[in-house]
Amino acid sequence: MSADGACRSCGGKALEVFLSLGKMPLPDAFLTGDALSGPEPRYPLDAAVCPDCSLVQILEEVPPEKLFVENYLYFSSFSDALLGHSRDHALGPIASRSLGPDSLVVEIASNDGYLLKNFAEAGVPVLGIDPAPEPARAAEAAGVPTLQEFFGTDLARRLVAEGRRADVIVANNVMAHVPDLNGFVEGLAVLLADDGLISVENPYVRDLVDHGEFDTIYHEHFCYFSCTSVDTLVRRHGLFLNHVEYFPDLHGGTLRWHIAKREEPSDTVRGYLAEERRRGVDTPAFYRTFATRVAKVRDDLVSLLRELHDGGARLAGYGAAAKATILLNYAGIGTDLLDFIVDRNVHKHGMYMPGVHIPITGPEALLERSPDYTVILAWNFRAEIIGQQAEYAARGGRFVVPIPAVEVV
Ligand code: DWN
Ligand code: ZN
Repeated sequence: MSADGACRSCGGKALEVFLSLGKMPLPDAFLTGDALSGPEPRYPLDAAVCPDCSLVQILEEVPPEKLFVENYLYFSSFSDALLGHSRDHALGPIASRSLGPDSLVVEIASNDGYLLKNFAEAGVPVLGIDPAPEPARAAEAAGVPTLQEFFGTDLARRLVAEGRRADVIVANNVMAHVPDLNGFVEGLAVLLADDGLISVENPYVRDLVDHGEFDTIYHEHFCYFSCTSVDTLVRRHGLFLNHVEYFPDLHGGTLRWHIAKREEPSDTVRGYLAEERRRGVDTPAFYRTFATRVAKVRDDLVSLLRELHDGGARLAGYGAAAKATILLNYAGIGTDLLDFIVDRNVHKHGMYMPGVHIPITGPEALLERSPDYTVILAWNFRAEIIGQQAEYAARGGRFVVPIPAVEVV
């Protein structure tokens, strides 16, 4: 919802709230030891759907600087699965659009260069745009030129005035992260070459609801997309949704939307739009039972962990993820239940989880301190993490996976 209470896409004023998660700390606002006793802002977190254009969005608008500049230690390269996915993502358009030294590929939210480096290695000129200082520095070091700015219509116009138009624009996990959605999409239209391709990836709201992925609802994510809401949104800016690809194992179910300036819809995208109509994904009714199911996941998880803990088991967590902040704070799971959380991202080591203040350390702690059970908070990387922790499992360690349903592995 924008500042005036209207839908971020169509401006409609009839948003219907379907989930309230209470007042939450910012998902990536990890704390140093010194900051533990200091002030820690919390913001209401309510999810709503627009009955006019079907866009799902949160009501609260936290300034992006607070979200993606001051407190942002997310580095895409700490997941091998994501790196593999991103390499395939680059190789596709390089071949299908015969990109070469005269082309330009722009990525918005290019982070540490995890994707653009694949284009650069193939001799295709690239430009990254990302406001987060640490990841942007890492990208430059990896040979990916990066503008440390937020993307919007103004920046697009400035680049065009400098004679730059993009043959391919990649925007992964960013269209959901911008408060000014229409300004962002207008910027895409301005920067794109007439026969260019916009490739947008975001988690699929249908799967968020079907799998109970409530912990992916947080203040960094202003919007949650379906094919219907993307189709309506891009048409408003002279763009067309022409194709869609589905990645069921990425971030709990992700869609990649192919968007361009000429309308050539594939049977695939027509199929998704029809399926969404058939299931009512474009109507408030689809979201009305979600809150009850979320509460059940919370209660199942808390009662299991309490039972294990009271039975003498020592518990830990894997994945100091943004989604973990929401799950732990919503369920009230703190240092009374989890002794520590491990994560491969060295920038998070020695820090504490927002709100619940559970200490974060490296994955080697699982073998050193041998907790009996480890809760996989980064459940979207379940297979990769369990595979990686084979030695821990061989020594008797067990895993608890909270989403889509609480499970002991
Ligand atoms: O939208 C967003 C998504 C794409 O990424 C951002 N707003 C923030 C971030 O969300 P997240 O932190 O919930 O994302 P991840 O990618 O699920 O985080 C996983 C965490 O787990 C990272 O801190 C890295 C860590 N990890 C690890 O320690 N070992 C991940 C893998 C795969 C591993 O093997
Ligand atoms: Zn709307």
